[in-house]
Order: sequence, then structure tokens, then C-alpha cells
Amino acid sequence: MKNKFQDFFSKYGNSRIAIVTHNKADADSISSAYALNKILPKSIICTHEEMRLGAQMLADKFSIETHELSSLKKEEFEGIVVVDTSAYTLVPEAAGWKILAIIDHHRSDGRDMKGEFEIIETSSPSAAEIIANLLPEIDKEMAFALSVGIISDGARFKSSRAGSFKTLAMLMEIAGAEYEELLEYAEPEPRQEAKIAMLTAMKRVEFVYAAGYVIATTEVGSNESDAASIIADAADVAFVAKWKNREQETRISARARKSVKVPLNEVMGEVGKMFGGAGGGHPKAAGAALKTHSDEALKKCVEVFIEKAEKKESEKI
Ligand SMILES: [Mn+2]
Repeated sequence: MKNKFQDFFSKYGNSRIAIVTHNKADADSISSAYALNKILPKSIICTHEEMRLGAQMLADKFSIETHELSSLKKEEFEGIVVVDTSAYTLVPEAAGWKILAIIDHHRSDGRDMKGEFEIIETSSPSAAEIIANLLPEIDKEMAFALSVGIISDGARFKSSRAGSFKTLAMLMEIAGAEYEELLEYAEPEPRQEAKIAMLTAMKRVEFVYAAGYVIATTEVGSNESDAASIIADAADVAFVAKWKNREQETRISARARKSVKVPLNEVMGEVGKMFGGAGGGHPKAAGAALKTHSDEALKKCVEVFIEKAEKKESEKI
């Protein structure tokens, strides 16, 4: 992977490049883009839709300047580098752009981007961890940002491996930052409206006990992934839906406990296809965008999940 990155760097290191995060950039995505931006002197960072809170805090701290990909003139750029995703559903604006490189850690379902250079490591808990191990030089600011990316995407190290701790320790030393300070960015205090959204989601929770799992569903107007995380802490699996009227689509955020054997990225991928949308992500944290109303979408999520859980159970016997 290091060699692949070297090849990319010697070919495009001096090109005009737009580094693109997934929509609603999180700390992992923005810190990855920021670190690359620092070593690619003629690059800019593009991000679409409001960033997640931790990402916004990082952007403010380091005065990270971001642009809208759709407002750029293609002919002025060699192409784009996509970080922390490889699916057009999460960056529709990337359609039509030449993709020079993809650096990602998501599973292959829903992956429909093709890059000239592809640095994809699905066993990495974060894109930041991949990037931290690729770059020839890391300064104090990059180290701080990448540390935050690693901590925030690792869900309190639930999905970490030995290398994550090693990388983080190395970065923390460069950053000269304590864990507590990094955590303020990686797990920021939610805004008041986010707390209200989460509690509203909890108030509306419905659940079933099937195939050995407590499966919860609910609807929110915002903060669906925060709501899903908090509800999955009490249940085994949570599917949280948000209906977007303007796009006439439902966004689903799905989270599962460590012990859950059904990969949610597969559930989301399948349900996404059923309703003319797409889905994917990680086994314990996944999402989908669907062209149907939220109640129907949630029903299907539960159905498909149970089907898969029962199949897994019967395979064991
Ligand atoms: Mn990520």
C-alpha cells in the first residue's frame, strides 16, 4: 500500500487535485482530507452538506477551507481523490469526475467507484489510520486531526486492532495532545437540538424480539446516526429512519452491538436495492438511502435482518 501511495504521489503530487470527503463529513473523513491536503500543495478540500459536529470543530480549529465540488471547473483540475468512501451514493457530486485515487476502509458492497489508484483496507477501523501509515511526514496539526479521526471512527476502540493503538500512540506523541483533549473532538458534547432529537427518537422506539435479537426501530427528523448508536446500546440492533421530503427518500442509519452476527452492511445493501436506492458501510454501523417511506423501509430492514439471522442460525446446526 505504501508503494501504491508512492506511485500516486510521484505521478500526481504536484497536480491540481480536489480531495473529496463523503457527504456530511465526519472527523475521520475530514481529518483524512486535511492530512492529504497538507502534503499535496496544489490540492483543495471539497465537502458537501453540513459536516458532523466533531468534523466541524476540527475544521474550525485548523481553519480548514472547504469547497463545493459542484462549483469547480473540471478542466482546471487533474481529477479527484476520494477519502473514506468509494460509493457514489455518498458523494453523488463526484459523478463525471476522473478519480485519481480512492483511500477507503469500507466493505465492498455499494462500492461503485473506480480509481486509478485504490488504497482500500477493509480491516482498518478508520481511513485516518490508513493515511497515518502512508504519509512520509506528519506534522503536529495533521497528527492531532488524524488522532481524532481514529478515535471517533473506532467507536471507543470497539473495532480497533493492535495497529490502531500503535498508530494513535505515535500520532499523540507528535501532536503533543492528551487523550482527553482529543476526545472532546472525537466525541463532542452534542448540541441541545441533537439531545432533543435523540430523546424523541427514543420515545418513538418500537422493538421486536426475534431470532435471538432485540431489534429496535424508530424515526427522527435529524441526528439519525446518533440516535441509532444510543438505541443500539440498549437493544441489539437499531434501525433509525429519517424521511427527506425534498428528495422523497428515506435515510436509514443502522447500528449493532458487538455480539450481533448479522453484518448490517449486507442488510442495508439488500434493502437499498429493493427500494431503488443503495446501502452499505460496516458490519456494526451501516446506512442506506431508499426511495420509499420510512415505515415501509423500517419494516423491510427488520424482515431482512431476521431472515439473515435465522439463516446464520440454521447454518450453525
Ligand atoms: Mn471512516
